[in-house]
Order: sequence, then structure tokens, then C-alpha cells
Amino acid sequence: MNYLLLVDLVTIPKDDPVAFTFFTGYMAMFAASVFFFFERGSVSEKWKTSLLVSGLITMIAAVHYYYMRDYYASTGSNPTALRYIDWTLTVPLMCVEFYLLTKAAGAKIGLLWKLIVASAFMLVMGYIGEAFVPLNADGSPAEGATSHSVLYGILSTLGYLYILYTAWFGEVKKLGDASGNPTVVKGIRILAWFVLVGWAIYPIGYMCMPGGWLNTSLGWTSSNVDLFYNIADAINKIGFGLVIYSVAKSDSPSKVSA
Ligand SMILES: *C/C=C(C)/C=C/C=C(C)/C=C/C1=C(C)CCCC1(C)C
Repeated sequence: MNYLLLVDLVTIPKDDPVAFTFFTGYMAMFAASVFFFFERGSVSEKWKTSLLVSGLITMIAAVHYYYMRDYYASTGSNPTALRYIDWTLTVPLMCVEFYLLTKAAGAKIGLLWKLIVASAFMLVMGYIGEAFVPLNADGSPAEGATSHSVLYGILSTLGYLYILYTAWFGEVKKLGDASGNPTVVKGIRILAWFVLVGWAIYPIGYMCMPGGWLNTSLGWTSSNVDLFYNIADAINKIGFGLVIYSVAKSDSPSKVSA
């Protein structure tokens, strides 16, 4: 299929911040993956899996950004399905990072499953909220659009709150403390901040879709959905990886023989 490129590549940075963040997001995710994969060699054995997972998160995102970037450039609309496929793979991997951090302190596989189920619920509700919002033929919100996005937004938030609670007060926090390893305690605390602040950017993007509160009240159009999601992804996926990297580095002897 031949798509017409709607975005003028030369004027992207100036005229189309959304396209710009798709391009830079792709490059940043790609570069971060190379970094995490290479740095795996510089940390001790027990942290290698965590760094591998960090690299997989940004690599999976890079591949999706490659396609989302083109999708957006050719159609000018939100690559909602690709976005949620990306998240469905990468958010559970972020849960794996929490599990790996607390494993030494006795985390059971059940903890991982609870986090994965909560994140899957969060994402399925979010997808229904976005992909099935009632629209008119011209793309404007139809009758019931706002109540649809509010309902599924609230349901999705329940899954989010569960993960937030687990990281701040629940099992992840408690096991981290029990590890007796100050580096791990600090790492979990920073990741909990990412979940509180970094992850909270996503619902802001969600509310920019047709019928969403920020769309109807402030007139923030649906292209802002991707702007917020792209910024949030860069912060969270690369940020999470860097936190894991710094935990792994501080908890490894400074010279690891090959
Ligand atoms: C790498 C991708 C990440 C960390 C994605 C995280 C996504 C969320 C935390 C999404 C949350 C949402 C809500 C809490 C309510 C509205 C719908 C969502 C799915 C945007």
C-alpha cells in the first residue's frame, strides 16, 4: 500500500511536535537499548537479567515507535492499536523489574502475576476507552463519548492504583525494605516515584481524546494524546531502565572480570 507522507520531514521540529516526538522517541529508545545491552557486561551476574529486561523494554518500544512514527506521518491520526500492543508487552516487563528487585528478599512469583493482571486490566480498560469511543463520521465526539471515556478511564485507574499501592506501601515496598540492601530500597523508592509522577502523564493524554475532559474543556485536540504518551514513554521506559542500571552498578564490584 502506498501512503502519502502528510508530514513534511524538514519542518517537523517547528510545525509538528507530535511527529517530532515520534522521531526522537524512536531514536532515544533505540539508543537506550544499545546502552542497556552493552552495559549488561559491566554488572555482576545477579543483575544481568534486570539489565536485559531494561533493554528489551526500550527495544520493543523502539520497534513500535518505528511503525507508529510512519503511521502518524502517513495518516495524521493516533496509532492506538500499535500503542496498546507496545504497552501490553512493555508494562508487564516493568512489573518484572519490580519482581527481580525484590526476588532476593523472597518475592514469590504470585507478586509478579498480581502486578501483571493489574496492568493488563489497566490497559484493556484504557484500550476500550480509546478505541471504542462513540464518534461521528467526521471524527467529532458522538452522544455518550464523554461518559464512555470517563467510565473506562476510571476502571483503568483502578488497575493503576493497585500497582501504585504495591510499589509505595504494599508487597514491593515491604520486600524491598526486608532485603536489607539500601541500594535496592532506594531503587524501589525512585521507581515508585516514576509510577506516581511519570505514569500519571498517561491519563492526561487520555483525556485529550475526542470527548475527553481536557479536549472538551481546554480544546486540547486528539494529537495531544500522542504528544503526552510519547513524552511519558521516554521518561518512564528509559528512566526505569536507568534506575535499574544505577542500582545494578552500585551493587556490583567496580571491576567485574569477564
Ligand atoms: C511504557 C508504557 C507505560 C509505562 C504505560 C503506562 C500506561 C498507563 C499508566 C496508562 C494509564 C491509563 C489510566 C490510568 C487511565 C486512562 C487510560 C490509561 C490506559 C491511559
